[in-house]
Amino acid sequence: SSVCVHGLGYIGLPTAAMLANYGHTVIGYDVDEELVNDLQAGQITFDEPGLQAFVTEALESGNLEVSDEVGPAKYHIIAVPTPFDEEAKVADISYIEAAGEAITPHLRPGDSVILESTVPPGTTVNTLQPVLEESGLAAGNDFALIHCPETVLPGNIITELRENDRIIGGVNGVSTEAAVRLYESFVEGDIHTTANATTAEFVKLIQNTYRDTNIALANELAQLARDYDIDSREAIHLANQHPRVEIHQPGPGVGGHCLPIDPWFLGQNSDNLDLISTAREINDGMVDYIVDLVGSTLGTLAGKQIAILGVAYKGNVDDIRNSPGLEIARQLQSLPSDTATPISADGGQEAGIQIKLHDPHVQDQTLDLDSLADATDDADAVIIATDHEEYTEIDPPKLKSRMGSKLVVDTKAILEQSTWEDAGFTVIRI
Ligand code: SAJ
Repeated sequence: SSVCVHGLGYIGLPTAAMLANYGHTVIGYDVDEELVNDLQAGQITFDEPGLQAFVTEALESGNLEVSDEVGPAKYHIIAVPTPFDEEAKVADISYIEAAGEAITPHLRPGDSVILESTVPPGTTVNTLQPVLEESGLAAGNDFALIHCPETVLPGNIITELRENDRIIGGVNGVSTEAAVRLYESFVEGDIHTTANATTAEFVKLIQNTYRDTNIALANELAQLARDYDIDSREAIHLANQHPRVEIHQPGPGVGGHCLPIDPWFLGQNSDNLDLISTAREINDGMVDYIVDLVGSTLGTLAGKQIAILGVAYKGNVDDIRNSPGLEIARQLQSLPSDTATPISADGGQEAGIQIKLHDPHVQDQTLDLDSLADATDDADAVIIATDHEEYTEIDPPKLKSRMGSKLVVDTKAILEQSTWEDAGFTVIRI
């Protein structure tokens, strides 16, 4: 079939390449001209295992064309962002509306429009449908309209795009069937259908909400376990031996552009977010909890130098959106000076906290990233905030020789605790 993919980001680009590599004729469209230029030159712009080769294959086959113009197509797939307004706690669906407006002039009877972007429940029928019907065609009758949420895990996108189950919810049965025909051409997982686009939107949101809420439980258990002086991870591991228990892992909080945001989308048109909003607060609160632990272990934060290892939102990716590591840095930086006791009485000056950042995956001009040696040189505490593979290979004696106080906070439990303690470190494991 002919397909036009709107938005060539984390989801749109792999999807466009996947469809092209499965023999469809694909136009990949994006409003970002720089991105279009890079992709036309064959260059992807973010780090994702296997994606560069996969996109190159699609471009070289001639099945994928990247363009700054929308073309007519049997299927339009919308994979644009839905930014979240942190203050107002609402989703910005203007990119969805703009995508709909770009499709409308090209829409013909028998075409399908599939929304993959994560959206508040009701967006497909209440927002996208009216925009598309400006064409004079009716959704469900003249053209198919469907929500088919993406569910891929950054870091494993290509595999999951093919292997994950898909949920397909058309505005009616005919719509659903039209989308099933497209997805079954490359999806190896099961395809589950509902003849209700709002249900499909809701399902996507509750999958991420389940994970976020479960992680909040783990984070609360980590705090409880510390109060009882036991290892929360051992306890969770043992609890999970039960056939009906599956508690997630605690950590420095929940990052990324999905889990910290999607739960709020559920509340866009409802006030019933009790457990869900508390879970969000618990996860966000891990940053304070960790900062307090460091402060109480060191006695004071005043004048201390703290190295944060890992500013990506999770291990082995380069994405810094809602990064717990950066949140810890911000929190340390914004501590009012009166929480820091003076280091020397004579000058009477209060000392600030010096923060150094390191990340082997992230390349971001706006961040002042140091090498591992520079970040940890003279550090009083090292906080490992991301489970990058590289951090499991840090040599304790080498690090020890560089540091002031020997405190390591292992928020993802990636270090061999006894080895580090034997090397003379105080290890706080979340
Ligand atoms: N995390 C924990 N404890 C855990 C698991 C994760 O603290 O036990 C943290 C991670 O460190 C990270 C955050 O949660 O900071 C989110 O990471 P993640 O790997 O759970 O998820 P994402 O955001 O990379 O991708 C999620 C996935 N959703 C589910 O697994 C239900 C992915 O399948 C979705 O496609 C993606 O959101 C999305 O686009 O919605």
